[in-house]
Amino acid sequence: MIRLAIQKSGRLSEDSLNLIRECGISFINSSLKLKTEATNFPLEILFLRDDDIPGYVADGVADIGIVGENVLVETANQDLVVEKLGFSKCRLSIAVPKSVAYESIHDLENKNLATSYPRLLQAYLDEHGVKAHIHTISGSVEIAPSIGLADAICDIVSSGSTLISNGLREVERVFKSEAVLIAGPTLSAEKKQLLDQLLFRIQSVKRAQKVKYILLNAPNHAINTIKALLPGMKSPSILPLADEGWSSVHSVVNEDDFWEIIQKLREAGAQGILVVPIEKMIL
Ligand code: PRT
Ligand code: ZN
Repeated sequence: MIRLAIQKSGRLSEDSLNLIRECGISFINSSLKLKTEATNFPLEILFLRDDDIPGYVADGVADIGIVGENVLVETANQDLVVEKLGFSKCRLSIAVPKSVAYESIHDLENKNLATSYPRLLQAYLDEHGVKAHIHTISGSVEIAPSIGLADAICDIVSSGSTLISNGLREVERVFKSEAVLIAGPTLSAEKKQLLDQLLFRIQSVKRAQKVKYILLNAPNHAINTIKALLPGMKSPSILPLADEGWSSVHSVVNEDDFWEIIQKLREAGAQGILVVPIEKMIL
């Protein structure tokens, strides 16, 4: 049995639960419960506050966990990272009131900064040789300048709309973050094996999220051009169509350069292009 700690309720919760489900692991989830057991994998899930997850994993109360890198690094537990998970992407940024002139980080010299991330902020200030006063507060950081508590703030930004609605302007990006899978430093051999199995599933799910399955018809004279555009996992599958001189091509295509490739395929003579999501991708 391996114990996984995830956030009970917050921005990480839904994506963490979805990832476990996409790994084919079933469990009964009740928002009132503090823990649950999977029905088809030796996994117990603990529901905790995100801030407590790194400490619980470091101490062995939980074996593994899912948490934002911002919280992990702030609690000095970055050594526990096993895999980046690609969701809950955000950044930790410094912002100043938009009426204040700002040229460079040196404008923060001797200023008062409010944040919930004193360690990350201090490291960034030290790196730039700036001395400022850090006030650690646990929430509503964005209102600190308007109530006279601070000259600037350092807080998590995602869309940027919270900063705008509080009359603030993002001026420095301190840290980039996403959800990560973490593991304790002293897992037993049995738990390590379960972690490896889980990691294999997570990587297959993650890989599949980045690619699409593509099927198309093409005249045989265009096949070489199309093969070069669609390298696939090994190479594309090419099957003859009932119509003489035509083939069906099956391959995978990367989400990032998807539209560019579709355009080139059409120019090469491809027709009837079908694009289908992939659930899992095992190499
Ligand atoms: O109760 P618990 O302690 O478990 O939860 P929490 O309130 O401390 O954390 P939660 O659920 O807000 O965030 C969990 C994690 O999600 C964070 O540690 C980050 O890794 C990640 N994350 C991603 C974010 C955001 N996006 C985010 N936008 N965490 C917080 N925010 C907040 C930010 O603090 C600010 O108030 O959203 C506001 C900014 O959002 P935008 O879109 O207006 O820029
Ligand atoms: Zn928290």
